[in-house]
Amino acid sequence: MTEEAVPEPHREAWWRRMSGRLGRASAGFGALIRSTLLRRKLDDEFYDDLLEALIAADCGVATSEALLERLRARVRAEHIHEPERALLALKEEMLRVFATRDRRLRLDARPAVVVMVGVNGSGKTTTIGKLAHRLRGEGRSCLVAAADTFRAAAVDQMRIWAARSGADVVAHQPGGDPGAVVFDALQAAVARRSDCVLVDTAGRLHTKTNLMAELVKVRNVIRRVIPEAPHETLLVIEAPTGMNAIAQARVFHEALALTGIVLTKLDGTSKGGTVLAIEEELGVPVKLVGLGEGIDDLNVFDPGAYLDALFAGVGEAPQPE
Ligand SMILES: Nc1nc2c(ncn2[C@@H]2O[C@H](COP(=O)(O)OP(=O)(O)O)[C@@H](O)[C@H]2O)c(=O)[nH]1
Ligand SMILES: [Mg+2]
Repeated sequence: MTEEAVPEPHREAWWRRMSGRLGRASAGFGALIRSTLLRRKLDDEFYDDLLEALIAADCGVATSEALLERLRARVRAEHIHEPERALLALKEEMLRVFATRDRRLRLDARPAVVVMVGVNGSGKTTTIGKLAHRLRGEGRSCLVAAADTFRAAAVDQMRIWAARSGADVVAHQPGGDPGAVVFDALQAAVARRSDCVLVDTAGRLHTKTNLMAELVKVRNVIRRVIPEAPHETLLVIEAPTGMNAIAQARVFHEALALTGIVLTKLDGTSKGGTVLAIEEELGVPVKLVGLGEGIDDLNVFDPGAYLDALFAGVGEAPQPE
């Protein structure tokens, strides 16, 4: 997972799953462009409809306009006349934007410390369970710090996921100090020579200011034990929330200097463009995506496969080899 963005054997499975699950969203971008944008003239109305489709897919107004400006320039320069070819050029432009970001997880340190943050219900605990399972599959030992001590059920939920994925857990009583949990977890990880420490955190306290202050405190405790850590601070966002999550994401980014985004519940949304918009707005790469509630439903984000799924049926149908 730390080398090439997506190991080749995963790609086909990823593509299938992605296209299957995005395909379910009937009002999705792909369906919309297939039904309304093919077989017509490349006039202003085409670009208006395309802009509308991009915004409806939650690509964000600024991102969509910038993309279409580049597309128009290419259509002129390359004498493109068919909508199909224009859409393929758009797909290439989108891929180019995605390609500017490094989305590999930084897990080379030992232990590598990954902190998962985000609002309640976004999928932090589930994602930690899935990530632990994935890392264990790669032969890495994982220790989970159950630092969401605010809700009584959170620690139990984390224990269940850790048991499923074969990760160790360090937990205290609900209501305890999250900093103390994290401190103990890091000490244990160093003593046991664990490869990864995954830190679950609370998504809501009495106020947003409290939450940010607590997360900063947790981060400072981590730094006291391992000065270079955390190696990853990942914000978990539900894809269906789309652009509405941006303001919230900025608050997390300002407080914690995020290193990546996990976009969950991509299986339940037609807003496929969210990935692009969130990256562009925050300047933080989407590193992982959640495609369901199962333990295997977490993937490294692969822009090529993602765009193949989004644009399926436009131009040559993508052939997973
Ligand atoms: N469909 C779907 N559901 C998800 C995904 N990730 C998490 N969930 C569900 O979202 C709900 C909240 O997840 P949880 O991990 O408890 O969120 P937390 O409060 O941030 O820790 C649970 O019911 C999960 O099963 C995903 O990728 N797809
Ligand atoms: Mg949780």
